[in-house]
Amino acid sequence: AWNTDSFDYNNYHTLSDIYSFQDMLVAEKPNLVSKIVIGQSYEGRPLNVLKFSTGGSNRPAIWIDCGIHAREWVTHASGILFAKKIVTDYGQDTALTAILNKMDIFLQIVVNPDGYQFTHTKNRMWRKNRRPNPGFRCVGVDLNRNWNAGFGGHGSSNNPCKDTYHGVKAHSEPEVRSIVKFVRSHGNIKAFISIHSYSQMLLYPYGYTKTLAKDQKELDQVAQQAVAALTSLYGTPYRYGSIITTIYPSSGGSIDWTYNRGIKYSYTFELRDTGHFGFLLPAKQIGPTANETWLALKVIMHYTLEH
Ligand code: ING
Ligand code: ZN
Repeated sequence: AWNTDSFDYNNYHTLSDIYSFQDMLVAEKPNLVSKIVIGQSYEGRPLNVLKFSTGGSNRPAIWIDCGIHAREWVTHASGILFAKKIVTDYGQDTALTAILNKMDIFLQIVVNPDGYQFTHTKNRMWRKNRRPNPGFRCVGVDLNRNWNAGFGGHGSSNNPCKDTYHGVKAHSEPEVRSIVKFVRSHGNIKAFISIHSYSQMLLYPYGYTKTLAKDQKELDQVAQQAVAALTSLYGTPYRYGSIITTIYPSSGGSIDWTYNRGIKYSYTFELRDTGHFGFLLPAKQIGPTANETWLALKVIMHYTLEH
């Protein structure tokens, strides 16, 4: 595609196509979207973040990331559609316009570019990054077990050959460290939303402990409203609740770290489906998945704006 109108949104794309898409979007709408490079992956690829902003300086912000796990292809594909939707709907959609008149949105479509590339060339089911583990034949760290929140606890593995290997220490991985550094230096992020697949769930902290988040009541109410909006479009059933009670115990996850840092509206989505196709979700479900998820994202973002 030569521009973002002719881009094929109903198919999965290579990493280089996603990089081109991001550059085209910035070139077409430079007053609304810019590209920030927050760091480099282990293999040296740029870690790109799209910034959607209508002005101001260091406005309160929403963070959305996709593709922390390489094989979760519908998350990258949905992220592309969210980006396009933001530029087409600004000035048209009341809620989004209100959000962007006061807040910035940061969107990282590919948190784990090395892993994503590997799923296209070598192993479609790869999850982790591609850092070699010294002294072991197995490669990769689970980037959603590497954060400093219950690091090394239940639901993570100290075995480099496992898919949930947490790494040698918290924030050891460049892909994680780049986001940590960005979040710390920004200092004004109000909502942090990390997108995974699959399971059809909307999750909030915690994953590493059964202790309730101090805002659990509010987080649960917002989740309920977000899920209601999502389900209203096509009837897709979603469950919601804390990570540990709704999906499984899991330590060192990103949203537990952001929540403990004071980012109250920290959520994780698990997009379609519930396991029939799993990670191999047919491309014709990309559009519907992104459309329904976008409604839930708008609920969370708009609630954040008003609180
Ligand atoms: N699910 C997430 C995982 O990393 C999760 C579930 C969410 C864990 C938030 C911790 C924090 O295992 C998938 N599909 O990867
Ligand atoms: Zn995942």
